[in-house]
Amino acid sequence: MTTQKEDRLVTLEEFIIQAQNRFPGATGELSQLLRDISLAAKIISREVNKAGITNILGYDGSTNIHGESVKKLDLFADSQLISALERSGITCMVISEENDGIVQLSSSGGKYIVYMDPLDGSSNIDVNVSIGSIFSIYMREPRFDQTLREEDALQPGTKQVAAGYVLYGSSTTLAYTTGLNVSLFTLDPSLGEFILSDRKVQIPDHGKIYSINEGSYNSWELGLKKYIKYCQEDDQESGRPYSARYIGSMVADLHRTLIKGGIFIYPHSKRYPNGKLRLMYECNPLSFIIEQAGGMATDGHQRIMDIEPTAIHQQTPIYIGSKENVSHVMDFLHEFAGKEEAEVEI
Ligand code: AHM
Ligand code: MG
Repeated sequence: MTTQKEDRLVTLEEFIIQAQNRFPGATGELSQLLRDISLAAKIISREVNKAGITNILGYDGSTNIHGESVKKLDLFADSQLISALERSGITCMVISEENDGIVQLSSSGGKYIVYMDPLDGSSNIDVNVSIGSIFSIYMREPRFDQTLREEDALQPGTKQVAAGYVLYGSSTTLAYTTGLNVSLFTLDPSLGEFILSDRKVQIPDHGKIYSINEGSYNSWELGLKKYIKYCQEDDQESGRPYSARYIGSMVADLHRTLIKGGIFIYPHSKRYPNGKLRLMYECNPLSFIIEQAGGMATDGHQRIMDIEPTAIHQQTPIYIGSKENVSHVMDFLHEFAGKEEAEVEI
């Protein structure tokens, strides 16, 4: 039976304050940081929705540090998030996919470090397919010397104090965790507020969807090829073949995986020997979310959040999703490690 209280709409603002009140010593700074990000997300969402009619679509002519073409909306999202974080003065530096080095904010004494991918999946912008923003928050380690250095930001994912994403889809959804469950909010455009839609999202332990760019099949390791063939085999008892779904926007593919279960994979390949996706602002925050929802994320050898980073823009392979699916693909990777295709029938 639902109570009157549960029926009432809870805004993100209200939810954050309630959560903060449960910790008597809390300074409210992390809450402020989450509110800043949600404000920028509303502005980006508005712009994404009207992009087609305002001529903001398309390339701005430059390339980012990874040599990829930069789209106008990427730059817009980047500057909105940075200025939202600058405003409250509690973040000392930002590391963004769109900026080569660290971005030092005027509040250089601020205690938080924020990683972000301001607009992930940007190749989907022009075709009206879902895209997203990702964020990951760390505390700056206290030091006597106050100068900001890139090394301050090189912390493993286990040290994240909060992380989340915003999905600009058929509706705008925000998911975040501070290490106590995952909460999900939906933007009500008529109210201009994110409304709580689930306070404790749980990913199914097993799912029947696999998500990978199969165009790269020929350059995968043998264990992965065998796993994908396993997913495609007919077996009524275990519900195979599984369905293939691949949007090409990590946030959208991960959001579906969170809700429906299954696995998302971006492996290493001949083209991307270290994987394509970025550890610090794509893989760690989404791994934090998935783990908090009861799922699993690895690079094929170790837990993503245990990786000791050596560079702010480093890449990693990723296998992420429902516990059983991720454990299963790991079994395949181990079983066929070092074996050549010629030795084994696929
Ligand atoms: P981006 O940050 O430049 O948008 O690239 C990251 C995106 C992910 O959202 C997505 O999972 C992946 O690239 C898709 O890559 P591919 O086209 O190689 O399958
Ligand atoms: Mg990205």
